[in-house]
Amino acid sequence: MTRDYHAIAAIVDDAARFANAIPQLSLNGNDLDLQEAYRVQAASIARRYQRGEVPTGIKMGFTSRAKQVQMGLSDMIWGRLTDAMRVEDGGEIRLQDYVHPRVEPEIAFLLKKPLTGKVTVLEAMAAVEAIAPAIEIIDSRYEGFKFNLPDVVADNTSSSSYVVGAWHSPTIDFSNLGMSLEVNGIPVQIGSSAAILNHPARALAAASRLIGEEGMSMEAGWILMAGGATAAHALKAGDDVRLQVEQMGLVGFSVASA
Ligand code: 0L1
Ligand code: MG
Repeated sequence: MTRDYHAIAAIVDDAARFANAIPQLSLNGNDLDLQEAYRVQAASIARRYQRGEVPTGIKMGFTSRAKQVQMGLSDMIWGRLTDAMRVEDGGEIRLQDYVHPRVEPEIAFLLKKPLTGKVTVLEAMAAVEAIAPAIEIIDSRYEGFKFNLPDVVADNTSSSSYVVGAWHSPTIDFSNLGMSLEVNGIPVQIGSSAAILNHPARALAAASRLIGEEGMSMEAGWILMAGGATAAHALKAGDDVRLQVEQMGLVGFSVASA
């Protein structure tokens, strides 16, 4: 079947840009396979580049059991980050810029060298300049936050915004660090970096392999978001969100009051 990937990309891109919920593509005549979904994702990000956004990294999705269980999907997926998605540590977001945002506790990697293809965890870590506590703000554009795997991939794996805390040496042992996600001073999700594929560095190696299969590379200066260590938590107006990661400190942001 011949599909107009650019037309489908315009649907998901406009939904993200104008914070409008849309029906699932798969329920609306666009039952894509996974390869087609990544083509739509690439075309929707190309529209962002045309508007002046620049690539800043890659995000992994469904790298923890908690996320797989929450969304009922078990295959690892990836999406693209741009500069317009970055929220400063301590910054503020507005609920009206999102459809139904949720937050996830993550670990971020900063690359000092390009990385692509099948690599060992040690080879992947040799490309890392620093690691940091990070929060991803995901926002599926689909009504009810419901999707199948191609739907969510086409929707850039629900990427919306990301917040990165202070960078740390990658030589610390970050395989099993306690992570506490707090909203208005109350812990809402507690987990460990070990929930991310038993070691977050495995998410980096997996990202390298998966984007390599698409003929892409992560570049020096890019960020890799390793994926949510726990289930995601829904945001509301006035929330103050903080993630505390053992040995790495705090990262956070707030949601403007309505
Ligand atoms: O970090 C993650 O596992 C994000 C998955 C993105 C898909 C979603 O849950 O909306
Ligand atoms: Mg995530």
